[in-house]
Amino acid sequence: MTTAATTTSGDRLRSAAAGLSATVVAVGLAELVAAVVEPSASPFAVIGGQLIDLAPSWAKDAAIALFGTGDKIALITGIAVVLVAVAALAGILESRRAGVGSAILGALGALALVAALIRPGAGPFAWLPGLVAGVAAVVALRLLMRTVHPVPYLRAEHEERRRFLLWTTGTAAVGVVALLVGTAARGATRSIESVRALLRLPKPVVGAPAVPVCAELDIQGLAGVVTPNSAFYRIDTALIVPRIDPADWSLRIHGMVEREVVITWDELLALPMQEAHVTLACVSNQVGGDLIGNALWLGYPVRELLARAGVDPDADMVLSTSSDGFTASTPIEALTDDRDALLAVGMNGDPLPLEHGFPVRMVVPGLYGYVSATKWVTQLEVTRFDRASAYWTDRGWSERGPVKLQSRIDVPRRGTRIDAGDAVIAGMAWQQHVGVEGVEVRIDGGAWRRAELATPISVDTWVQWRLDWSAESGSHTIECRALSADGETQTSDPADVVPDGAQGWHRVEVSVS
Ligand SMILES: Nc1nc2c(c(=O)[nH]1)N[C@H]1C(S)=C(S)[C@@H](COP(=O)(O)O)O[C@H]1N2
Ligand SMILES: [Mo]
Repeated sequence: MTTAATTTSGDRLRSAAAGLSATVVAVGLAELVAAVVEPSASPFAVIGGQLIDLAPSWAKDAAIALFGTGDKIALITGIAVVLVAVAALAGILESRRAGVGSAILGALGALALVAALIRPGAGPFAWLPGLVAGVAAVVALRLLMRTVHPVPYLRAEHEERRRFLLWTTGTAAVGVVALLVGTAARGATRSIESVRALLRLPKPVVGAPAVPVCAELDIQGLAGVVTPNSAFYRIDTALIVPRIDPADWSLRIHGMVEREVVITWDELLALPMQEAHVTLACVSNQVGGDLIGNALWLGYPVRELLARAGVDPDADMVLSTSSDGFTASTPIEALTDDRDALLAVGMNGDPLPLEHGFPVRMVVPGLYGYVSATKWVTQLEVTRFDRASAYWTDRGWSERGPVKLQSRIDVPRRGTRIDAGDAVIAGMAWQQHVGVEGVEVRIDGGAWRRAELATPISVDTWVQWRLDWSAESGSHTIECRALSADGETQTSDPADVVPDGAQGWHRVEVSVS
């Protein structure tokens, strides 16, 4: 390849476009190949996954606080923006010195290749998408550069420009089409989704008590006492949802046990199942936040499986691991006491949705999700807190995470304007596995008034509450606090979500007219 003697700004623009076009075709082809051979080896997913695991915890905490369950879209957008910048730069550098830009793009492909290979559960073709990306980017860039710097005097200038435009847009179009086909293919090969759809879960041997009629206050704007699967918050580090065929799934219980136990899907389903409503909460839930939900879970007590393995009395923790490498450290007593920590297979009457841990996850009443609720769980290692640590503990969060006593105002919403006269204040309160005994509300710092509590489903679930209020015009501050069944009053002391959960009173300002 020849190197241009002079560079004009038009040259620079064309080179940047060539870099971009080469990158688009590389990404498109690689994502298409990934969709066919191994969806979770998608370069976007594996690089994003590495970024999630390597990111400093403040960045992750900020992402969850800022974007909530949209954190993954934010990350993918961020990667795309950086990629566009690098692609343009690679094009410009390549035009200055042949080989430099293609080396950069080739290195990106190599990065995707390595990231795919070191991911837990990497399949036999995990390296292929990265390789395709690297090779396609280098070849495309080198070819496109020829149209940026054509052999002089061969053609008229406008013809050269046409040729350049044709090749760059054509190449990029191939990439976009490949990307679309890949995405469609990923959707079409929903084999796991169809396996899930055809599954029939066994009936529980121990059914959950019916939801009490008075558990639901039926107030517009108040969260329902049972959260539908489609509305259930989702928090995890998985950019691509693990797709596990139940036929390939097994759980291995090992570590400080008398005998290792391996249980398959069929063996698990043959065991007597239990059903229970349990409210799951995220440690990243801010005061007043919505990273919390309540579902009816179907599963088998973890306690029974641990008993089968025979737990060493010196052990004090179970490190659960998911197929994608996430880990959680759960105190052993929370898995063996009477709270019925479940190895869950069903959620609200359906098999677990893929993004909520299909086929099997843990659900432990009273603990935040990050120390207990491992989705796509494949291993339980019986160990000790002084011997092993879990994913979020290594990133600055507390090694233990009991749920804190909390309450929240859902109605009226913050900043809303309501009419003077009869109004209703309503919300939710929870302290799983302890239970809520009451909720108090005060307006403008006045006297605390006892709210009416709905009938709780159980101590393991949140509970609705309401209070009638004759609202006078002006602006008002509403606050609430919960009282636990063991005599604790929710603290006013504010605390951030790090390291072990937010606390303080939820405060809502409304204007009445
Ligand atoms: N495999 C895996 N399991 C996981 C996580 C994860 O990142 N990976 N996140 C945990 C956290 S922090 C929470 S709050 C709950 C959320 O469960 P949900 O997404 O079903 O609501 O899952 C837990 N289980
Ligand atoms: Mo969480």
